[in-house]
Amino acid sequence: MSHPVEDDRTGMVGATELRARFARSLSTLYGTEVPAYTTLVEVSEAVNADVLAAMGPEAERLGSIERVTAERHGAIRVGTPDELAQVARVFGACGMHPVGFYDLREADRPIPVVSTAFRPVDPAELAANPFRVFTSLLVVDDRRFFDATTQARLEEFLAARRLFPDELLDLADLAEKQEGLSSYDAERFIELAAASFALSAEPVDRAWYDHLESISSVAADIGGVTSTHINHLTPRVLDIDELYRRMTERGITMIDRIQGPPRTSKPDVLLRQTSFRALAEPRAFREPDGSVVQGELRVRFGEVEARGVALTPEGRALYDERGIDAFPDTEPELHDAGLAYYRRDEDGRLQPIVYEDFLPTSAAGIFASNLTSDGSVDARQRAAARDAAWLQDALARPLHDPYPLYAAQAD
Ligand code: OOG
Ligand code: NI
Repeated sequence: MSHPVEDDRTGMVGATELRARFARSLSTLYGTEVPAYTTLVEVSEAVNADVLAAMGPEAERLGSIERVTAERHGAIRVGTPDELAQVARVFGACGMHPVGFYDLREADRPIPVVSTAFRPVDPAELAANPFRVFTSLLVVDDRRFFDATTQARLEEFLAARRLFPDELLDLADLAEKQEGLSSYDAERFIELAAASFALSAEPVDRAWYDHLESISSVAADIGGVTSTHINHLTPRVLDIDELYRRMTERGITMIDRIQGPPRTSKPDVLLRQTSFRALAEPRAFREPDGSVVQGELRVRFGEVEARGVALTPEGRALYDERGIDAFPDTEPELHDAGLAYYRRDEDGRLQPIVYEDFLPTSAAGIFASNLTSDGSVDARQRAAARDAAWLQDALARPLHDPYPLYAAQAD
């Protein structure tokens, strides 16, 4: 399926095309930065071709092969509510809206962030290009992680940096206002947007980075550097167990398990993910004596995912309490028990509604697999209050609840 590059009537590049181009530019950028990502994409495409050949049309029930081949999710991390509101404008121009609230501070290995996912919400937009970005915001005032001095230093450090140039933000606002950009502006927008997520050559202040890292690697990755970057870019695969096997065969050490529901003969539900740690990357450091030296940081990784049917609140509660074993064996049973979302096609057959979001437990596992230190948490200290309403305020735009979005697609 091909999409018009420009709207014929207006000559404008619309949000759908901007999103597809944005995903492609980030993919090119990340491939040059993390070569193992390119291997992962190649292996994913090979697995998908094999699944399609073996299963035929059945393989496309959870999305066309065109959608799945182009499908990526990115992960980024920002430091302040202002930075979050800015990134929301850039994603907004690409038709990506914040959906869901995730509190990773509640995980077994707590991470000092709250998160949302920017993604298309309309079924046709999801089918055209479902690019989504898991976006985390550091909670600098959570005393369990940061003492008052560290909080003050973090706030000062973060207030002094600019992640996104004004030109980019202006173009983003213009794109939303006039529902697209001229070809010229579109090109400039994509160039500036992708560049904002490139790894920076700016030297990292060693002492400050190390101080944050002793508290949380994620805090150091966010608040210890003057820019943001893609943490990972994740392709979608139709058989994640086979992918895991082929990557391992190529000598790439994967994390020890696949996150999410284990493989069963039951219908695929929700999301399964696995990852490998990328190699250490060369980064410049400024030492306490002022000298700049080459060092390395290992903060990024490769991740891959397989998606199944979206569960209803009842299905999700069952999954969270009792796991996949408690689920029925067939799609009609899942549907009739009200556990998962389906729609009926013209022939009356059940078609699954794809799960488009993330899982907090898997996200926490993905974060944890990527940590270089255990960090330190003082559970006796005061937590900072954060919830969906707070996040919506910070975003300065509506935060969608995923369930009504799925319900609207089902019947
Ligand atoms: C985000 C981790 C969560 C996922 O796929 O669950 C995530 C991060 O590492 O910044 O990307
Ligand atoms: Ni991810």
